Amino acid sequence: MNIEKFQIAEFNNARQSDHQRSFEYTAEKIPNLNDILQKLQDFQVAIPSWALGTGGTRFGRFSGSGEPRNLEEKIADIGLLHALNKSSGAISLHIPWDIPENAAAIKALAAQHDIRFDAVNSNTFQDQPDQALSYKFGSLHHTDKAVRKQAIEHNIEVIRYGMELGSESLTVWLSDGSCFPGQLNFRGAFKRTLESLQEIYAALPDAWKLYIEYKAYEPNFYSTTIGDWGQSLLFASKLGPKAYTLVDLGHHLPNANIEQIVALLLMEGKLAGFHFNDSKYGDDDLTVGSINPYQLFLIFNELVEGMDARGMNHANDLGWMIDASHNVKDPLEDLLQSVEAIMIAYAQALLVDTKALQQAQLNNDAVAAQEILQHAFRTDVRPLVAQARLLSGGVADPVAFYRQFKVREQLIKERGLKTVATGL
Ligand code: LRH
Ligand code: MN
Ligand code: MN
Repeated sequence: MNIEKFQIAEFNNARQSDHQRSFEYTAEKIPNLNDILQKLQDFQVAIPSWALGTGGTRFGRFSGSGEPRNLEEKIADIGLLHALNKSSGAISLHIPWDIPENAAAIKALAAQHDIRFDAVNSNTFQDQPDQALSYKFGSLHHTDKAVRKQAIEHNIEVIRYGMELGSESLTVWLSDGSCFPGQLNFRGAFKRTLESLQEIYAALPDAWKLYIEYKAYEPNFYSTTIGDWGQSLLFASKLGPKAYTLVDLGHHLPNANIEQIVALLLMEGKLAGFHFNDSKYGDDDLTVGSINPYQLFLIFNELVEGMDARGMNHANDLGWMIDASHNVKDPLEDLLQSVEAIMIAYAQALLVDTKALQQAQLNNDAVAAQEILQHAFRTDVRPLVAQARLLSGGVADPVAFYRQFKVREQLIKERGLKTVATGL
């Protein structure tokens, strides 16, 4: 389905005076308003190809309706999101869940929707039907050289797909680890993983980056070979300047201070970017900002301050991706909410009075520091985010538009009631 310009205009016009009033109220207190609006317009968050269908858990999958049946329909779905919010102009592909069989046609289709290809993701955590050797006991760290070779070759194949599409980074997440004490020699596993990653690194084209994602546990429950940012950073440092640490918000042990991790990785020039999601217990992959929006804001506060200190471009110098899954929500509505939560946290962070905060820190004034941060966090920046979206040609309220124009109902008419998208 297509979203027509006149539908957007009609929808926005009906809300214009309400929006204008709240925008002016917020805007008059912001000195660098135009700079903030431009930054919000420039900021794009990649949508993962695996999150466009209803996900599941190991206990079951309850597929939705009108889900995309192939990569072309997934790109069309992201096109819908981007038409509404103008902040979803990128896709992150997971291979082999979504293989671009005809790269030129896929690339042209994405370009029609103003979508570029962000990081490509390899998958050596599942066995595929036609696969010669099993990843049951790991992939890049496997004790059997032949399994390692198969996993290395898969990663190189993923790089090749990415090159055809214009991606410039490969994300490697390994489920490699052990479930029981004694099962694995930790140093041996680390060394074998490093050797394997070195071969993948050597296959990276010049402009490419290697994103090394860590995760504390699951599916392995005793040790994970890349279990935390220390291990990831160790690999990234040993590999070289094209290797970075990717932070998936759900991959930490409870209560980890993620903003501190982010600040230090950024300082070291080793932060790859993010897989955004939210969680209460573990790798819950819930809608971004649905559980702990303050943490998200604190992360963005470190990002804005740290990137500005290093003279980095907010929109382009890190990888911004969502990694979520939806058991009870319409995936497109969920993704609209996730992108909105990211934009809100970013806008709030842009409002922080950095100079005043630095002064409070120098004075050891914890009260003033909290006031400064929470003043920004408690500012209702939704009119700013909406204004940036309107300036880019999007809609005032994406979820309301989606419901009013019955987007899912249209997709069901086109695709059918029983559809299962590839993914988690
Ligand atoms: C692992 C993970 C990783 C995978 C994705 C599907 O938990 O976060 O990024 O590629 O989920
Ligand atoms: Mn992830
Ligand atoms: Mn995860």
